[in-house]
Amino acid sequence: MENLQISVIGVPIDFGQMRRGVDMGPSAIRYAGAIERLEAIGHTVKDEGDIYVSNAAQLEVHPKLRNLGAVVEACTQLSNRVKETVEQKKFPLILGGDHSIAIGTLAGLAHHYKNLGVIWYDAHADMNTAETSPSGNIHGMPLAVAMGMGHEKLTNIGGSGAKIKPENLVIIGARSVDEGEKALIKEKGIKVYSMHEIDRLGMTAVMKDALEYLASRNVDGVHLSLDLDGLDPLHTPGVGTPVPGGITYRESHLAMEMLQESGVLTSAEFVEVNPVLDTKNSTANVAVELMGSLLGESLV
Ligand code: Z70
Ligand code: MN
Ligand code: MN
Ligand code: MN
Repeated sequence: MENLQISVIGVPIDFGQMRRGVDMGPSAIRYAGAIERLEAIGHTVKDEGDIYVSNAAQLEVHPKLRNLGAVVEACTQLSNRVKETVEQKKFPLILGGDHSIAIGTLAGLAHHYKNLGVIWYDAHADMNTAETSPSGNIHGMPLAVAMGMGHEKLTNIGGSGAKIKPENLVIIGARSVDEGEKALIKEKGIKVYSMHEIDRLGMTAVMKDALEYLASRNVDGVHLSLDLDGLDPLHTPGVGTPVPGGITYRESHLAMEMLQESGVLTSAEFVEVNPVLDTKNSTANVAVELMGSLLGESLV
């Protein structure tokens, strides 16, 4: 297995949604031993620390985009950091924070990858705009923003325009999708493996199909954005929006291992770990275990 130079970047933000505490996600994941785990595989790991996020949120108040200013500020910084990391030929590993940070990650990656593949492992489609959102929470919007839809303060982060193509996106684990998101998925023909496909085909077939699909798109890199609520809350209770009937622990390890085997992964982020809602840091522990499988830990 290839020995990577991994740069770990924490984004301690909880302003993309309503439940405080997910800003402690990066600490919880580090506490669970992320750095040591990846070093043990043989990678060279540099903990770059956290992006600065003020705890006093109210930079800009918007009626339909909660804490818009704070999210824009954090994502702008993150975009720059991710861009620099890729330029240095290092593998960006981003720790959230709520899923709004993916706006910054994808903007940073887009500077380098012009045909990026994205695997979105999540109970949700995160494809709302201010107009379709039932909540006003920006963590429900990063994919729409990355496809160039939404408030221009968000779509202009890291440069104007779309950062990813809808046909290069694969969603895995969806089971709580809003009406506006369903319409967008149909309109753009987005590849979604919902819990139905996972149950029906099995994770092996789902991952094989997803990876073949991205390969057929001739992607120049693959980013994994893993929301811990993609897993069943039995395994990852420390998330703001637990949705029953999720992906199992074992299926998730298998998915990570297959992604590792494919050799196409170029960056990853783990988001929505909220230690305040967790049981003995189990959600951060699962995140770290999945990072191990994703980045080449062997079982035997
Ligand atoms: C809903 C919304 C969401 C995560 C919840 C929920 C979005 N679709 N994302 N938890 N990670 O408010 O837009
Ligand atoms: Mn906070
Ligand atoms: Mn999400
Ligand atoms: Mn989610």
